[in-house]
Amino acid sequence: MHKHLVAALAVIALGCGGGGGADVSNKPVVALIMKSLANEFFVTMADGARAHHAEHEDDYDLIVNGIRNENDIAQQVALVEQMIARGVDAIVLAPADSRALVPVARRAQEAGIVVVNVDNKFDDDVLAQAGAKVPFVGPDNREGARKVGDRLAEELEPGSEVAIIGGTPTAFNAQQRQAGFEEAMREAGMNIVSVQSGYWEQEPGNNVAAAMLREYPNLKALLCANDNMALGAAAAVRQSGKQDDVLVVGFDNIEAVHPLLRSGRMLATADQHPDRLAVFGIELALEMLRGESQGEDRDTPVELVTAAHLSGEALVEGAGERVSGGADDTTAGAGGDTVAVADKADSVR
Ligand code: ALL
Repeated sequence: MHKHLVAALAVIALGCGGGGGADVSNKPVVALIMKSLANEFFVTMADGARAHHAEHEDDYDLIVNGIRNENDIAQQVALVEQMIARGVDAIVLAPADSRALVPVARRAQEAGIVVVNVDNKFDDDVLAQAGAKVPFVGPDNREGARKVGDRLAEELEPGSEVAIIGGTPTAFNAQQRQAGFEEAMREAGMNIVSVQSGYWEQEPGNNVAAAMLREYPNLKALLCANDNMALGAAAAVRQSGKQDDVLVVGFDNIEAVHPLLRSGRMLATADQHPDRLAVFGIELALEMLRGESQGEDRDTPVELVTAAHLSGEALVEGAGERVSGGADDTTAGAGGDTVAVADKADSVR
């Protein structure tokens, strides 16, 4: 039922999308396809895209879509298929899986559609096997996780037991964040006692954290590859009564973790500016459509965020920095011809 509902909404969005497609207007149609719109990270990304579109309505039409569940790869493939069938001009895609979305992205390219990969990079080997070249716009996730891990290490005694709750293992950015956390912990002499996946979501993150806290009574920190899982982990720490003993860190800087950062229930996170991420991808797609770019990869910023950054006591390193590669900055807001398919995630806080 859900799949049909999502498909139906996507079609409605196209029907009233302000002109979609070469048959109705001369403006190019850009489809932004994200992961779970139950995750604040992607809602912010969508808002950033809508705000950009509102300021550039004469330049392009925008379709915004996402999947209901972080790991519903089949639904995301189906969304890309729908955009191909509709004949959009460009697809800006944040893939739920770095391998499984490559074939459909290739099919889009073969249909003459410009494809830009944002947020989570496609697997290079799978791209090569498919004979595809897709530009990537996004941050260095290893470096971002490294910054969070280094900050955590400042609070721990060498030899402390720590555990990592990773994202979906087939996502390249999940692998990179895990690598960055491991690197920071090993270099600081910490003892990584467990690495498990929380599949990007709050409730699995909560369950994995609770099990780790039971199994390793001397655990001193939980490093989570995104903030939704950190919310779940912080709840597990509180439930176990260990809030004075176990530190929690995350990744994304969603608003929902700000109270936890301020109260000390979380030590740090990383901001990868989702509001700008999709915009950088859209701008690259438009440049490619205009023949102004061959589609080179673009690095986007990622910064450490702690309570001190939120209160303004510490400066956010690189704030206001522009993406290397030359895309313009933008601000988040509302507007645009878009549809969002979202359910609010259940809270375990
Ligand atoms: C990653 C994003 C965000 C998000 C996670 C879960 O690709 O960068 O960290 O929280 O996916 O969808």
